[in-house]
Amino acid sequence: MAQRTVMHIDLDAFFVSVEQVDNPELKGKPVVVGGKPGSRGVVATASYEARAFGLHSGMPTATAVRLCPQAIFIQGNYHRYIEVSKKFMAILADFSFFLEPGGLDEAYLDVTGFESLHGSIHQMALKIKSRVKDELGVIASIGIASCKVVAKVASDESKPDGLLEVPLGEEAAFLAPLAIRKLPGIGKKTEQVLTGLGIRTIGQLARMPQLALKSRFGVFGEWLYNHANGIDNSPVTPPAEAKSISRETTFEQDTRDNVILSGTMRNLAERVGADLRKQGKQAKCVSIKVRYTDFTTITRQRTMPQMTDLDQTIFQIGKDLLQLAMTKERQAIRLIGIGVSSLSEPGQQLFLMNSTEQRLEKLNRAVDRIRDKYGFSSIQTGRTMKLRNLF
Ligand code: TTP
Ligand code: MG
Repeated sequence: MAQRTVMHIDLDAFFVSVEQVDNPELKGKPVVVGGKPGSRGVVATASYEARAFGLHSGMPTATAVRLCPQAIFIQGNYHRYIEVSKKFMAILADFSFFLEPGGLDEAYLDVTGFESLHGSIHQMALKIKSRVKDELGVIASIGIASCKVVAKVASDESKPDGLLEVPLGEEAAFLAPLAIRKLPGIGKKTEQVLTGLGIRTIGQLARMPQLALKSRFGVFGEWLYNHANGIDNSPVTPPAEAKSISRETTFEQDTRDNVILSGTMRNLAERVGADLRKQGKQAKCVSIKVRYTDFTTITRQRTMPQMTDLDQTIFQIGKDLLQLAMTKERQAIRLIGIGVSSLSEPGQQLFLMNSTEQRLEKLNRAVDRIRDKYGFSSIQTGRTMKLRNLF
């Protein structure tokens, strides 16, 4: 494979940093964005000041309160994070066409051959960091390497406010001393299995016979072996268009209450519909997901006779599917979700709408405009109104 230069850019303490931009009084303080203290929520992210107390993403909020009672807890505003994320990606897109978002606050850029444009790749990274800071008020950490996995580990190691370049040929040596959990893709389970085999560092993993890893983990073992050795041929791939759109939510308390269930379903359907319209798409298929108290999870789906982007239609089908599911299973429900798939551009479908559909289409567009301006919860429909404190 030809020599490449890949950058991984990741924002520091993303959700919290956005909150600190919006409310500078929070700067320099232990701040947590996540579930309400006392709820069964978890920490989404903690500021670096809070991390000093051992707080981290995924930790139950109750534990976080115990470890750092003085922390300021914020429930967060996802709408704002998406807005900042879009601006962040737009800045990156100015630097390279070869952009692969890895999440809201991280992306890979293929910058092979970009030295001449910026003096050096290091200079280019500094320009990205300062544009992000000047225009968004948040801090980006950047890793530079010959492949994606090493660039990602480098950005992570450089934090906070970092810039770390791993020279060509030193990939494996850079990774070797790090703990195995620092390798992307190694979760708690894999870590346990590897620790059981006496493997604690990425270097030890890299020295395992490839065949042994393959027989223990299959294809994943091969992947582990390559990554541990700093080898990753996967290209930086700009995202394909969405094939489906879905939203789901976990209830504070498991429930079979129809008002809560259908109000929540309606709220989720409106969010799915808004996304569809934003992308200029319509859907042919609606599906729901239901998770019960015992974690059994089912999905049900229905294909519609016509394409739609109407919240009302998506909701109606979702509600029907949910009713059917509820007659078959008596358990309380922990999570519900609704999604649409088989997406395409509207084409001539728009002309086939009857007058009720046309009226709803207009209404939804008007609601979208208000929500874009004042936030999603600025408008509630009858069903969701009763639950407005939940959303
Ligand atoms: P990360 O980039 O993993 O974390 P971070 O930006 O908060 O901190 P840093 O990169 O400096 O280590 O995730 C980005 C955002 O995604 C994070 O701000 C909140 C959200 N998130 C969760 O909601 N739950 C999680 O478990 C994680 C890891 C992140
Ligand atoms: Mg981040």
